[in-house]
Amino acid sequence: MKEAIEKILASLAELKCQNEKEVEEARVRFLGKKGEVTRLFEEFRTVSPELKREFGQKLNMLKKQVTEKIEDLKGSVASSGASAAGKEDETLPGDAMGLGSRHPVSICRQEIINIFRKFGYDVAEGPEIEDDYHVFEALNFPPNHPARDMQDTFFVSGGHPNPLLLRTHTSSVQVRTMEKSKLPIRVVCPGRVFRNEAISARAHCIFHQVEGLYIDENVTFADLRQAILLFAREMFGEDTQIRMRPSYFPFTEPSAEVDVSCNICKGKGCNVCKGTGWLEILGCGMVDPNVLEASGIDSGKYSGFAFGMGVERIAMLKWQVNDLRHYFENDMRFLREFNTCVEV
Ligand code: 2NM
Repeated sequence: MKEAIEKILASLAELKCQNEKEVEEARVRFLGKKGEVTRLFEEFRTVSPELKREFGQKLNMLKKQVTEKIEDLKGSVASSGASAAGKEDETLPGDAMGLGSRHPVSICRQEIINIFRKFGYDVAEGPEIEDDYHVFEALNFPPNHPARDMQDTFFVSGGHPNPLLLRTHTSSVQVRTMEKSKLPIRVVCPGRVFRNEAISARAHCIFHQVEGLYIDENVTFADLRQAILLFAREMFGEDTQIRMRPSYFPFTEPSAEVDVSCNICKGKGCNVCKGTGWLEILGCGMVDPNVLEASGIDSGKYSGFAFGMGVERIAMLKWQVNDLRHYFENDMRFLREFNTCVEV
């Protein structure tokens, strides 16, 4: 009987089933009316009384092990789904994952940054949640300027007497750069900005900016114009022309808005430039002495220029996208048009 028990245990260890039918066959083989285990229980009646205790325990253990093994096999054939479909081919390649690709706004921002890096500018980043001082006060915004209003700026609770808010431009990063850097300064500041505006084809409450700042001795408006011209030619092609129109910003004096010649109609006038031959790309100006002084820079010795552009706007011009909302909807059909990676 001892050998019979060991033989059953050995064949149990090797037992493998592919499907429910085979599991049932194994159950009948061991536990059925004429099964190997059942037969041993019948044989048990003939065991001599002094061995009954030992074999009784062994047989009970055996039956328990066989039952558990059959239950395990039942579970594993059911969960693998192999019972109906037959054996899965585990050598088949798995489903490939799409690699994904850069978002067009991200591609455009990187291109702008690369151009200015080539010109010798550093890149600086700063907090999206800012305070009134760095977004408005240090940038020469008068106390009652409309941008400081709830209507235009998202305020975050706290910060009194220097309220916390979501930055409305990345100029705040330039203020932080002026506060802590040695001169001269050449820096571009890319980042997300937030304005309390109704969403339309041309405006969004969250968008991306790249702002630039150049401070040294004897920096002039001619330097500003040349920097912008070189940038425009890198970005939109070497035959690009620029024109500057007088404008107003609290932090610069004089200030200007810059247009580039329309690269679609070559200045003749088309529906993208609305017949004007020009497209607005950025705002700029000579940093107001008040702004330099607020950050501890001697405006008698140093001067500088600054500029700011919306990345979505540049990207719209670059790829002739006529609605800003495309950049925020994440429609795969739109995003795939910029897909430079292989998508499987
Ligand atoms: C613009 C237009 C003109 C600007 C000014 C400064 C700072 F911090 F130096 F004062 N940063 N950026 C600036 C000037 C931004 O965006 C349309």
